[in-house]
Amino acid sequence: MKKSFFSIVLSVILLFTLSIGVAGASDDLATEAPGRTFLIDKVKADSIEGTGAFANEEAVNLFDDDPATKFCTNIFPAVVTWQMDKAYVVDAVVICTANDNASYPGRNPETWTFSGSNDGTNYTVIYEGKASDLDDVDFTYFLFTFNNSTAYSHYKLEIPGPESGTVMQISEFILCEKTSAGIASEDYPSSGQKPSNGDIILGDLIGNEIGWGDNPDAGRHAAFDGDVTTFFDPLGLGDGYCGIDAGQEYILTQIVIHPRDGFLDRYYGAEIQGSNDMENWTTLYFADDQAADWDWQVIAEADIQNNTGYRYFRYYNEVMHGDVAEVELYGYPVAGEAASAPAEEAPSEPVEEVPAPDAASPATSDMMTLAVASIALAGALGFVSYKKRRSI
Ligand SMILES: [Ca+2]
Ligand SMILES: [Ca+2]
Repeated sequence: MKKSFFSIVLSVILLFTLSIGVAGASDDLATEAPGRTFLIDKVKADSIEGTGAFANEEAVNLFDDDPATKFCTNIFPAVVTWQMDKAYVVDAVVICTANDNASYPGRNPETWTFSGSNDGTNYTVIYEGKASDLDDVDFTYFLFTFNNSTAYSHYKLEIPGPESGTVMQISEFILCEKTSAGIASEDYPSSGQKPSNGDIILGDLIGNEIGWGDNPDAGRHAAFDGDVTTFFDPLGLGDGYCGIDAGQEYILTQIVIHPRDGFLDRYYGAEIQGSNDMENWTTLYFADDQAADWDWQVIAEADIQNNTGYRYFRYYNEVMHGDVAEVELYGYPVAGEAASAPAEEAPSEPVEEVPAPDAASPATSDMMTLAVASIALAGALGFVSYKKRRSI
């Protein structure tokens, strides 16, 4: 009984994990990658170089914004390099299948590697695509998101071969520029609870851009706008988070959280988690009770666990629906540690690692959301009781 229960929970976690990076597919570019800035017209046409291809099916066809034209070759590895009009930070690419992938299954890339460079010679791998990233369907866009904050002016796509057979083809390879996601409000932070050691941590926002019920006002920015009446509202229980990419590793010296008005009970289970890869998250603070009042909840450095230095921080809740009005994190960079004397490290406890939910995944249907939320609720309760057992 217990085993099958946990296998359901594991299946849900696996489902979330598998969905990271690939967010479905669509026959429309804007639908597949909503809100993205496409760099199609920033490719320098005369810079495109590619492995030999079938007549009129050269690599240049990857950058013409036309799914009807394709790069199709039987020479491997297939390598395409190109230059942009300037350096861009790219944090997603969209690949489109071609006109007859359904008729000729196996023509998608076996795997693929996307790299960036600023001299056209020394390339850094940005993303490695897996086998079966694309389906055997025609004219379909597939979005791949990743974590990159380095601007590159030159790019390279390498494909070792087709999934099967001897011919590989794709019709479009579209770079998406990382858009500015910094904290926009001059009113942030607004608690007035600055600690004696450490400053407010700023950075790019991470997590869900849009809140529950497709509400654009309840996205991640609402927890970092200095306004206690606006709030972040996740898509469901444990489904989505809001946080900060601090740009470098920080030690926290204080956490300040303001609950949403009328939902003090939802403070129970509030977690501040840290990560250095946005995949494995370590819990630094866990609220084991609801908020006593609609006011700033101030967590001192002594109550922050596993405080070893993280670049990414998020507010997350797996116990209650995790609305939150404001989140403020204070600390100092690990690189400048001399500025402050960190407390003696407590004996290390087992670190809970939680897979990241897919912030970019499209909203599921109401029924599906309900079903996943129900299972996640059961999973969260199981998770908490499991944690309590372990700590006794
Ligand atoms: Ca094309
Ligand atoms: Ca707010």
